[in-house]
Amino acid sequence: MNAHEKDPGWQYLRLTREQMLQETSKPYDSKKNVWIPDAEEGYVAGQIVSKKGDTVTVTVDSTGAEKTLKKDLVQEVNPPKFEKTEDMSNLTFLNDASVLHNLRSRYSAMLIYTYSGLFCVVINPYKRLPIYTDSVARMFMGKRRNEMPPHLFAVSDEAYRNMLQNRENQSMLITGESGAGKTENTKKVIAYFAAVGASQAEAAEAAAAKKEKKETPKEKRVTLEDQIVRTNPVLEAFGNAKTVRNNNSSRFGKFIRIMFNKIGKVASCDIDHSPTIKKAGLKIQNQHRVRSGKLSNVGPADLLEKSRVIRQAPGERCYHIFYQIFSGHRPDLLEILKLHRPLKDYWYVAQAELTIDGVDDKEEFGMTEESFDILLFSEKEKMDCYRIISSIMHMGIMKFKQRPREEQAEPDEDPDTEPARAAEMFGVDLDQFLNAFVKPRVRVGNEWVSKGQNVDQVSWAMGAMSKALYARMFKWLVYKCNLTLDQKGLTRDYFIGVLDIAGFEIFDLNSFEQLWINFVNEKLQQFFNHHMFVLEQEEYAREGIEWVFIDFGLDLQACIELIEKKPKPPKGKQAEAHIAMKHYAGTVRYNCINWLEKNKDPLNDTVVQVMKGSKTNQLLLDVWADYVTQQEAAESAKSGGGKKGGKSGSFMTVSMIYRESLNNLMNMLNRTHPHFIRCIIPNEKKQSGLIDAALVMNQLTCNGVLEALRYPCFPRSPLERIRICRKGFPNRMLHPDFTQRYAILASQEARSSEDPKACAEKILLRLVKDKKLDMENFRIGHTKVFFKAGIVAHVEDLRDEKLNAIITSFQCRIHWYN
Ligand code: AD9
Ligand code: MG
Repeated sequence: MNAHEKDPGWQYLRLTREQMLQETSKPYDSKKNVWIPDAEEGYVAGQIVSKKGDTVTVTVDSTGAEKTLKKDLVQEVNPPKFEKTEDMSNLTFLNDASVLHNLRSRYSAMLIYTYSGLFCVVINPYKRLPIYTDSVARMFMGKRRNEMPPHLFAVSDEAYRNMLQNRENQSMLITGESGAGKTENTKKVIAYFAAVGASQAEAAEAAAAKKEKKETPKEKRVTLEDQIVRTNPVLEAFGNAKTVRNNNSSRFGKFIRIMFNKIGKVASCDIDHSPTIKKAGLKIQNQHRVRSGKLSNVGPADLLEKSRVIRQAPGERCYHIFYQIFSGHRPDLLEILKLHRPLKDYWYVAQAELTIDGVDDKEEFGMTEESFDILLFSEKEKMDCYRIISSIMHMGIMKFKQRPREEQAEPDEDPDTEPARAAEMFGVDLDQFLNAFVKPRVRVGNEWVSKGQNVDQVSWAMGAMSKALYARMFKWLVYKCNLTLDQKGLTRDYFIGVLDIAGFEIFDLNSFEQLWINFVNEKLQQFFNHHMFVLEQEEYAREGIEWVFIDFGLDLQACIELIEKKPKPPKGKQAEAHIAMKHYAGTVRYNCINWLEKNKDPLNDTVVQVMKGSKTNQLLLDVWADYVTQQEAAESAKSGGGKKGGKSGSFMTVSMIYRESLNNLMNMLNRTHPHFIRCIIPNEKKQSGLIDAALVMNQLTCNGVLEALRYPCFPRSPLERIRICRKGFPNRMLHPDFTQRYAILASQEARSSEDPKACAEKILLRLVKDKKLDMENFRIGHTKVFFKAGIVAHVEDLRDEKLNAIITSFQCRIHWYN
């Protein structure tokens, strides 16, 4: 047993030799063994008993039942040496059944990571596996991908080494449906980079200390690496929530860039950095003008789902932080925040679930608080956050009634209760606060008039204000984390960006929020397709391989353009679906009620003005700092200043913000070398070990795993798929690697030159001459050898045969000597 095998995590990474032997010695007959379709299992194994015309009769292995079906419906079974293979692109038969079988049988042994050629697939294990420990991380540091079992850390390490060797920025794109495991994997990637960067730092420190003959400093201090890792609990507390698909669903996107210096030491980090919008006078949120640049970056965090702050569907919760505050972790908190009622009374956050099975809000709040401290949030800043949270809860249950025969709302409760509590949390005057809601001041020409509001209008404004406040507070949290992470000392030479977005989702009722979440996913899928199918073919050209460029035609641009340029919401009823859109991952039926309002997202300007006068809540002043109210604009105009507020001038709607944010992101990604991790949700019951075949197959098809395997074409018809698949060269190896591994097949040729390309070419030609390989099955590029699907496995067979022959002759010789 080697050192790796002793690690408790190893059994979840690679089979033991005995297990491998057992798998590979299963009986196999390539003429008889087949996969046949099955409604439940996707595909089941069987044996051909007879063939007649275009039908075959098969006995199903598990039941012994006989089935006759069309020949086209059965799929070939791979030889047992490929059982639980670590890289599916080596399979001799790259059919759907074999891919599903391989992933399923690996998953049943809790081997959750599998390579699929250029990218890595991971199936959510729904249980904690000891494969992300420090000792496992150390195993992967500095190792090449083919030296170790498939793992996220192997992909991460490859990105890190690429960055240093090729001096180029990298990105880790972790995609998949809601609940598939993107956020969990993102956390592990970040922790890995922090650990790798830190070990590099330790090594540098130790070397410096040795030079000066000093002891290496031992005291435990908060490092940048710790702070990077701790951004997550804070952002999750405020940006994640329970949905029906995922107990910890991210309701925002984030792009974390870890910056390194030339020797690979972590130099700094930022979240969601995108170029600051500097265009003077451009308003970025809620039609508000940007005043200072500090909160004005537009990035994936702008996509926070605001509607959840005041509405939750059955089975769901609002953002975790609301429930954490009530958890009792800080017993004094509810008194300070004047939250005197039981949680279930606070309507905005208590429409559905209040707790989550298996989640301890008290413990989680401890983590949030600790992370706040590590990230250098002051006690005042934390409390100001909680005060805003509390005031949102108070606002949600403030009562108003209509004056008889008037379209005018007025408070319907003792103002000393909820309204007073909200006003106190905001640090504003109670009367001004209430008046701003019921009689906001608007400018008509040069006059200011009070505009009476009815109960519905007040309640609408209250909701809009709560959502805007929360979203602005979230943006401030990101800004504040960035301030702490922004290290000045070290030079930043390169970065590795890690992207974690809200996954593709289809609910019973899908609205504006789902459209944007699904749109982001569509864009990323397009990026993946482009990378896998277009750029790959460009590599053929770079390598000087003769190749007719295939336009795979089925790209996602049509859907992207439709969303970017056209959908106009049709009118209809609340519960109806008004438009259906064919996304890459499925057809979603959207309900378009309130889309125009959601897009414009108007706010009660007078309430903002009141909040801007807060006497006690500094955070409230900060979050509104870039909002120019009409009153401020008028005052500025009077004094000759240039501020424009309210509804005049250019403004950005919510969809414009989304587009801007996405374009920034795509521009950034286009300047990196991407690494793809495709996360798969195994079932919809959140159950470990259970594979829902249809669900998994659908994801493999939609996210391009199957197509990328068959590379390089999307299917237009099965025949064409096969034809083009046969044409492509999905596997490749650098000349020196090829020569080293296969020298055993032609030792003289392998030693014939100093130039690895010449050696590789000679080895291959030898195999052709010996009729062991066909010229059509490989190409020799400038730096790599390219193979058609299944050919590497064939060459591997040749190598195995040769090795066996050597071992046998060696044993014979020993026997003879004895
Ligand atoms: V969403 O689009 O944000 O709704 P994600 O991010 O894809 O979604 P997430 O990472 O939150 O999914 O995973 C969902 C749940 O699956 C987690 O809360 C864990 O309970 C579980 N999970 C996912 N991956 C792992 C893992 N590698 N190990 C253990 C995991 N549990
Ligand atoms: Mg997530």
